[in-house]
Amino acid sequence: ELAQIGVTGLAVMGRNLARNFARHGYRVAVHNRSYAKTTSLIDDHGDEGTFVPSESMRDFVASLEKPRRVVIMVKAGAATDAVIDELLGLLDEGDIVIDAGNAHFPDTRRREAALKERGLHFVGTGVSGGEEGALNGPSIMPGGSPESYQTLGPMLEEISAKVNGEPCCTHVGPDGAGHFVKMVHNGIEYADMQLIAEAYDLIRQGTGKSAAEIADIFRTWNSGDLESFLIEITADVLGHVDAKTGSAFVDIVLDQAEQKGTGRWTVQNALDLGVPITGIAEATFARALSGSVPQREAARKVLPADAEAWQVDDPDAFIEDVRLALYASKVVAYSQGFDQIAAASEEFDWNIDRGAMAKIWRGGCIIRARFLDRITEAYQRDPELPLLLADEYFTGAIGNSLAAWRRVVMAAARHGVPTPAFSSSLAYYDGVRAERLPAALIQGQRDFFGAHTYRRVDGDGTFHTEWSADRSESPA
Ligand code: NBP
Repeated sequence: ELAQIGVTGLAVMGRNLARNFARHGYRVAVHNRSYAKTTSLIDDHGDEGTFVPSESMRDFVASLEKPRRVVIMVKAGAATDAVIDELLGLLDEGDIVIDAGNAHFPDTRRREAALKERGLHFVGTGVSGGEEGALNGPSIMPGGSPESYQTLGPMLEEISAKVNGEPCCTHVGPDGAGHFVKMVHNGIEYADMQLIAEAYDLIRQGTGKSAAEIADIFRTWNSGDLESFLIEITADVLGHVDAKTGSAFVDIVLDQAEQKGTGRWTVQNALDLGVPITGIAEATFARALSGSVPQREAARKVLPADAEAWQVDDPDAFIEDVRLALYASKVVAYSQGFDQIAAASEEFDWNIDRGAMAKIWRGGCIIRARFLDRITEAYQRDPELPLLLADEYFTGAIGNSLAAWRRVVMAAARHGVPTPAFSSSLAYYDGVRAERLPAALIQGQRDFFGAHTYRRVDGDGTFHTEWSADRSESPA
């Protein structure tokens, strides 16, 4: 009997995805460049369902029913192109190639166009949730043609995470839309992690509490509005003790954060689209700063803090302030991420339903959180909502947090604690709500040195002032 779906690339992610399909009763063809991974999958988990292993790509493709559905789960980049090239000579018109790796969305757009010319469907699919999610139900963000979703969608929905019985998988939009949304998801994940890290640092420095005590604080937070996977694992990480030294694990880890590049892609794209995603950008740069070893070495020796020593008077009140500031900053980061999705959707004609994105992120993925329900509801109230912060729920939530948020950012500045994400989120909030911005002055400067022109508040048209002559104004 032919297999219903195939997975090529059986490292941690592909292996678990294949097992997930098999556990749901699908006959799964499996293949990997080096055969050892295929045999080890069969040896270790062959009894979990029906696997059809092949050593060669040719046999793998021949073992699939038509139209074929082939999931590629290899290292993103050149490996994906190599696998696609190999598949091209073996597939028939109407077959569906699914790239479930972390591809950069411009690559997905290119691949989709190339495969379309050959009569093949190419579905760039975001998959979030890591190893564990791939096995037990990830959040799945498929792009590609609506026709491909008709046959593929139900299978993906079946293996995805479920929240209240609803699958964390939906057709995101054409070509690269799925990988784009996965990219922004990862960007938001960077911001969320940075904000949590700043909250931890503030509490540790402000109150002198131990990592274990702060773990308990995060555990308590996880039963409120902040309930999320990231808060939950933060409590676990902070509570963990290093077996070798008996110290808090967080104290023995080198403080240089690494990245695989999705945060950087998100920021690069936001610059191209002109969308201010300051939370994600600060989070990405904070990782870069942590890894700037020579600069940190040099700075540590010569740059004074000139800041007051710190011991908060009322630790409980301060901790509550930090919780509120974290929530407000988080809303800003998400609001910015959804703005970026809206801008790209417009640019590439993707027609992405932002409420549906919040919905499929509620389970399976790294940023899964109670709070995503509030985002879905906001876009249900107004699908064209220009700014998440402007939704009545979030306006109220931020209103309640505002005084605390300001106190926390002021305290951080006064005591020399770096809080790039907290501070920039507050600056964004004040910027976006401002009646007038000093951008008017920037326009004046631009017109002065470059005759770049400006518009007036009291009428239409574009103008230029003769700065180096009589300073008369004329229409441009
Ligand atoms: P890796 O990203 O470590 O890739 C290893 C796989 O790629 C192996 O199957 C390897 O085959 C195959 N491969 C390579 Br490398 N070069 C190849 C080539 N030229 N031709 C054919 N196959 C090649 O695996 P992973 O961690 O399971 O991740 C898979 C994908 O899922 C990636 O795109 C990743 O970004 C994405 N992703 C990962 C996570 C996560 O938590 N790890 C989460 C979400 C998405 P070999 O065995 O013969 O070397």
